[in-house]
Amino acid sequence: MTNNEKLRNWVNETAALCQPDNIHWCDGSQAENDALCDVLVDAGTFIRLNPAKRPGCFLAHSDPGDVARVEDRTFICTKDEDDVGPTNNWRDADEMKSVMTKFFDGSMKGRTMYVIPYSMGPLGSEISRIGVQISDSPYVVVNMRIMTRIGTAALAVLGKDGDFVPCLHSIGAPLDKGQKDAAWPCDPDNKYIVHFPDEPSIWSYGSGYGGNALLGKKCFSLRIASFMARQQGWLAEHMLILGITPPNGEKIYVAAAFPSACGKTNLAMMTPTIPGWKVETVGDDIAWMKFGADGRLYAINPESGFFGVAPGTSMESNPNAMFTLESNSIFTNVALTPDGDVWWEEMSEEPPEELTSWLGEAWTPASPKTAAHPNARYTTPAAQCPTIDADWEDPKGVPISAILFGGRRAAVVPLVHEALSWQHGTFIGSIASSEKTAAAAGKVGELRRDPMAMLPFCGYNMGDYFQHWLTIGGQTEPDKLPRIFYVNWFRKSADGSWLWPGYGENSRVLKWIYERVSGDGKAVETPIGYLPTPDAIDISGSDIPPKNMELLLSVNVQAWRQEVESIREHYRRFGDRLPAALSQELESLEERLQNG
Ligand code: SAT
Ligand code: MN
Repeated sequence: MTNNEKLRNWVNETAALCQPDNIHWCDGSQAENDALCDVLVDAGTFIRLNPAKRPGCFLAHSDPGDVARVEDRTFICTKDEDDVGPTNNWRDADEMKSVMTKFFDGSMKGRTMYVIPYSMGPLGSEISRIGVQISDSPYVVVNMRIMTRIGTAALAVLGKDGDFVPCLHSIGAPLDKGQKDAAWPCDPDNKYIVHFPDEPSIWSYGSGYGGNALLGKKCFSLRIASFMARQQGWLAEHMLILGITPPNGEKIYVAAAFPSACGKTNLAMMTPTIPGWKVETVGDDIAWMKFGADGRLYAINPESGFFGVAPGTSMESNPNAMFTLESNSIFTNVALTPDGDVWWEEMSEEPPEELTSWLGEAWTPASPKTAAHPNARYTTPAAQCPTIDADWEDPKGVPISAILFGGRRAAVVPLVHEALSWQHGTFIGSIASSEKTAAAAGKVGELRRDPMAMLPFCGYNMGDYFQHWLTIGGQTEPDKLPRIFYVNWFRKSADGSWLWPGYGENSRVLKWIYERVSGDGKAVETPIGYLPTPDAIDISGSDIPPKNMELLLSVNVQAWRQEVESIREHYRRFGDRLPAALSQELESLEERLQNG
């Protein structure tokens, strides 16, 4: 319990509204976690994995109607629609409050209401923030315990007068007396992921999955935090954070924004193929960045775990993730092996002979469906990652030297280019684009503009967000700002094969970025920005064909002119909220393309 009056009042009010059978204040202890895992096993939500294979690990299979974030059911609620802009679903705050209040009325009947105090960011860091999630899902509690710092320690930071973001969550499945529970209770037809940035508070109803339900993640650390960050002069971004150390050289830190399921986790934990280079992991999904006293931007990872995409993860693609997952992890929507372990597509070259699929069906390699859902996930403690950076929990954060933007583009966008300035970097971030993945409901493969990889996560008008980036760039001396780059690991040749091997070979691009930051990377100025000179990317010892490098590092002026048209259309959405500096950047690009 707590002597924080705001929290006590909110818990009492919520209990009166949701009418749970019990209230449980989470202390975050191992004993509490073990007891909740037992509850989940008894309920059929969890399967305990073979302790000889995966000690402390559990598998959950969700309802097939509850498998990913639901962007069309995600709302930002304010008084004025213009404040949330064209990229968000807006609802009037008062109206939505009353809609949600009806859904929550009695929504926890027959269940326990868990109170989960948590810190996003190292406990007590000036950059960290406290949230309290109320949830009727024990699955959420044990996931939150991995993803954030929950329990007594977070309550202690909150103290008597501290402030917190109230995050109310219900799976929306009240139980009548004697009613049998589902293994994955939810309300798939009535999902609402609702944000009230002015309060701020979060109300999430109907889903138990990922970012819909672990409210510290996208809801707080991105949508609400981006709103706070704008008011308070910092940045809350959808970025991994990693450290790069060259042989006998000094470490620098890089933050990188890619849309969901575009390889952030793989990049954050990569094993460089260039001898002697080291990559270390601070975070794989979210960065909160603030200016330090020295005028540089410092970043923390607000999370303490990884909620990564399982399919595609293997000893080949990401050995460090595989090592992290050996124990104390939760797997959701992957397949079960007969000996009580997990499997997913591409985990091994040869699939096992028989499995139980994520749908709970018997599965063999001849089955027409995949064994794991394409958005199947693992929840695993960051501290277990072999490449975790020594300073990953440093309360003052790590200084950022470079920011990368990127996405999946089969054509047009080169392997890497560098912005001409912070303003031009804001421009290239604002036009970031990617082919859609399975991380959100919708059509996979469709091209969409995803500015700074924040399209589903910016909690206010994207035009104002662009302006905030420009403003941040004016708040310190230019040479103290991170340099901005755009990368694209996903270029394909005309016959559809990959031009770039990706994964550990991406270290070759990181090496060039390192060299640019430290002053000796070679580049040519092109209409779209600085590109590496033909020999500047070190491909020694690799089997990357030099002719691929030519394609990867070329700027197709014709294709970029068409790109300008599509950027213009993208920008039109923002109307008069689009900063003039960005339309000027677009005009300058067009001029450079005309002359080039
Ligand atoms: O489900 S989450 O939103 O947490 C994962 C993602 O889309 O990146
Ligand atoms: Mn993400």
